[in-house]
Amino acid sequence: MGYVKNRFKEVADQLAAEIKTLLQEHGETSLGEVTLAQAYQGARGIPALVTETSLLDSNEGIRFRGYSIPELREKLPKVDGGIEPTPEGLFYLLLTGDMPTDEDAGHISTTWARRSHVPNHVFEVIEALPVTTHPMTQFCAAILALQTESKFAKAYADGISKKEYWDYTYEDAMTLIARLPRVAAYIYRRKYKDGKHIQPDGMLDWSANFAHMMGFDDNQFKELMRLYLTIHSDHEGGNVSAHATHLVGSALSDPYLSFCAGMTGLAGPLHGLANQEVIRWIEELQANLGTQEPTKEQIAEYIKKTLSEGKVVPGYGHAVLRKTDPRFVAQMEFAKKHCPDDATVKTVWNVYEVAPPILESTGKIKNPWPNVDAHSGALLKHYGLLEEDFYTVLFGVSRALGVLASLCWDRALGFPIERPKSFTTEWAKAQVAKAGKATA
Ligand code: HAX
Repeated sequence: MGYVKNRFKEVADQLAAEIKTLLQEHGETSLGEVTLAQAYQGARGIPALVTETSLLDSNEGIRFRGYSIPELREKLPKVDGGIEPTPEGLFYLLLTGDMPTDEDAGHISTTWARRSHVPNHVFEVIEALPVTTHPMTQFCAAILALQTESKFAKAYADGISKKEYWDYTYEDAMTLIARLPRVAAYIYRRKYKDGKHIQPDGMLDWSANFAHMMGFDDNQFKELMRLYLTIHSDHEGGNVSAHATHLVGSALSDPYLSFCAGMTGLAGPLHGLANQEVIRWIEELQANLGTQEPTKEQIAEYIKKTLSEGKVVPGYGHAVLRKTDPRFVAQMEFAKKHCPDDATVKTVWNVYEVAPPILESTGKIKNPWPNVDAHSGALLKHYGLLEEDFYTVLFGVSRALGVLASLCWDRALGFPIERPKSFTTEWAKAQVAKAGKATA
């Protein structure tokens, strides 16, 4: 066993023992009641999922294993000459809970590079789709095609013991993550660059190699990719992509099938596809007004128009967050350093000044602040990655780190199949009537 896998098993066994004691001694402790409103309105705030990799505070934002985004940018290993964290280091942190050394991150990087070969039939599956197919659909099809490689599925069919599930899940997670950049870059070059593909460079780290295979060899863009792929990775367990991966995985569907479920959820415009929608909305705003840098007054009018048409302002709002997303701030800091004069970047910052009070004034939007998707498109455009319908694929490659690390934990902790109780409105009315009688 590799030493990262050994370390994971060690911490997982320790936590599994702690959970066993916790449940034996306090299993009946109530975590709060569930209201009718919560059940009907997207299960907001119901603490019913366990996710070890990260925790979201509605005011402070995400913490990965206790570390905030600014702390991660400071403490995670960097490549030589780089200042942004590497996703390899972040994955080690998510998986083990330990802050990695350079050597740990380097070990993950080498492992992924070694496992990155994508079998030919996966490219054939992609090629079978019309080139006009949305990149997220191509991405999901490719993930399903990769499933032929699942060690978990083979081992399960061979009849392994429950105690071994985590091992094959880990192996599949590592291989799948290793292969995603090649698959994603292939989709990119196929759709937008006349199918002129670029071979991987095994000497580069995961993010830089991804950038290289897409056709971007600029060092600043590679730094942006390291930051981007780190900060989009995880957002605790209740968001659609994380929850879908966990849910499907709970049926012991292998990591490929489970991750694909997460990605079909990420492809929704209220979740990951919002990154595509944001930049479209900004470009429409610029086109409608005939200027790259509309004034704040013009932006305000455009926001009001969007709302009056019954549409959402993409990139704003969140089901849990109630302040500016620190992932937005990290991208803003990157832009302030590298491209403060870019017209679209400046427009993103002007929207940030203008939108919150307008959204707040509707009286119904609970979070008028920007989320992670509000900034990413402007940065990608700046570096020449112009095709916005590809943006959610970038998000998906990153999200693999969080949801697959969590899937390893699910299997290591032996979590059962997920099956909450549903009810009919008739049943709900009966409960209300019963509660009414009790208080009358
Ligand atoms: N623009 C216009 N209306 C908005 C809004 C926005 N940005 N955010 C919320 N609202 C509306 C909701 O549609 C809802 O309206 P109705 O009562 O008419 O249905 C009302 O305000 C209350 O919603 P909420 O409780 O504040 O928000 P929800 O928890 O229901 O939804 C969303 C959270 C993120 C889906 C929502 O804020 C939204 O649609 N935002 C725009 C899309 C977006 O940026 N999505 C990405 C979110 C982050 C993410 O997952 N990234 O991957």
